[in-house]
Amino acid sequence: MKAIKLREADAMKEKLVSINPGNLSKVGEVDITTKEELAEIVRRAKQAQLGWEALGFHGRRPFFNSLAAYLLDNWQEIAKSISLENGKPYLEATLAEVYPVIDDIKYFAKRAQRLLSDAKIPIRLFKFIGKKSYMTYRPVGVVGIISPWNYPYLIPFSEVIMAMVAGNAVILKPSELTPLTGGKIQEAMDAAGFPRDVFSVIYGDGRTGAELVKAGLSKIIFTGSVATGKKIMAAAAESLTPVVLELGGKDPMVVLKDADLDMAARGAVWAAFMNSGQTCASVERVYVDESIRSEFTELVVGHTMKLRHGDRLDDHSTDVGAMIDERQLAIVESHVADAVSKGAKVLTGGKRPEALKGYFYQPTVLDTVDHRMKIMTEETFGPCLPIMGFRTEEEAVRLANDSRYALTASVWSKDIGRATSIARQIVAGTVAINDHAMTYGIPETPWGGSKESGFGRTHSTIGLMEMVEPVHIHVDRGWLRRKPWWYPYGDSTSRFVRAIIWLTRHLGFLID
Ligand code: TXE
Repeated sequence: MKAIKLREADAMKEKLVSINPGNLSKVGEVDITTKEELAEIVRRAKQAQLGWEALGFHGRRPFFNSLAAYLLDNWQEIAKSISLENGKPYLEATLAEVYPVIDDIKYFAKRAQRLLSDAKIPIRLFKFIGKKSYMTYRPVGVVGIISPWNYPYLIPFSEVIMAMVAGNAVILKPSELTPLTGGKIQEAMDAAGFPRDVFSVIYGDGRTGAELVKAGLSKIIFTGSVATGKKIMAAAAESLTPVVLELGGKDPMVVLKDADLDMAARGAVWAAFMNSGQTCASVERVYVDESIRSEFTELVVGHTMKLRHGDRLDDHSTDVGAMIDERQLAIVESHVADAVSKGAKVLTGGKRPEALKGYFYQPTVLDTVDHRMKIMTEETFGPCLPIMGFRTEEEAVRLANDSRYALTASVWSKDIGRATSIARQIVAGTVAINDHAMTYGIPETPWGGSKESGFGRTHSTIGLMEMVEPVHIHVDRGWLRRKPWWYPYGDSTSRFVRAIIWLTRHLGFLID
């Protein structure tokens, strides 16, 4: 089978055709943004940003209130359209796409002013000579957001909100596989009455994304593959455009022997198979204490076999929907084949369901796996749950950290202290205890990773800080009209130097 999403040229304009991955029917199409149109959009965004910034938090807040109201009125229709284009069940589109956006709007619109308010910097003894320092935060300008297809509404929209509450204009390029969902974001912003040109969506594939990176924006926020992240960073280096990169993961789940096994098994099944496993923070590998491995595995297989897999996305009777396209499906098949060829056992699933027409792969549980296999080392990004045993907690930590990715992880135990001590040893941006992946839905908490999972953060105060330029303002009230470190250098400078060295040695002079 060949990927169906492709550029179709008509006489006037190149188009992106959007396909429903559940039944391969056409959902719609959009015009690809040309270079000339992009240049004009950037020019207008830079102009519009000035007025948007000048409104201040107070002036911007009503637009976000209208946006939240629009989403609360239209969430069902929006979720339905997301599931049609992306293949995820409707309920997942409400829970993991539309609702968290509403929560992000409410949270950031209300708190951003406080989170980004001027902050005094204590400067110890310098204050006694009439000085003070504080931080102030300015929007960076125009932010470019390049987003993937797996959470085509939530990922870009949450970043749009953070950028725009801070006073930036935004140009969004959604994935070429989910352009209509990008259009839904534009629709919501227009309905909420945001000023013209402070937010724009551009359409196209990687070539359009590459144009955006070169377009002279103030910052690029990218979510997608490692390979593309590296290209974006290299291209952005040309103009020293700062980037935030969220590049996926190979998340480990560590199950200790005192864990609530049924809870851990249900958690593993949800976190591995939601969105058909196409989540950067999916559980991609499980390490379980050898003494409970067979009991845990049996529970996981049992819960997996009860999942309803299918394309009835809108009637609440499907747990696991379609994958995005043929290319993604082929990656999953190749990882499973590689694992099986090296000795892995497929306990359930392991193939495409014959009865379904779209891009489906059965929820799959494997054991007898190890780190020679791609399924334990490369991002599978599909509905696979490989389970491996460990004998000591040191071994569990070593296995969890044996990865080029470090996005999120989880540790499962009834002993929170013990789980926490393991969590502190795992290299990841987030380590959850007794849950997995869902913290993307908590706006107060930061999201992002290290190693090949990228760098920088979105969400939380740290994520908001990515959207601003921190400016340090320093005030001298003029109490000392001639500073002892100024010219001319001479005996008085020398006495000053000796005095501060003596005071620091004997009295801890500069320490408050
Ligand atoms: O991502 P790409 P793809 C992983 C997952 C998946 C793999 C490939 O493992 O199998 O990435 O997915 C735009 N300059 N994740 O190919 O290509 C592109 O148009 C600027 C993890 O779909 O990285 C799209 O909008 N932009 C992940 C976006 O980048 C460019 C989510 C992502 O596309 C560009 C998705 C360029 N040179 C996939 N080339 C996560 N972190 O959650 C492409 N784009």
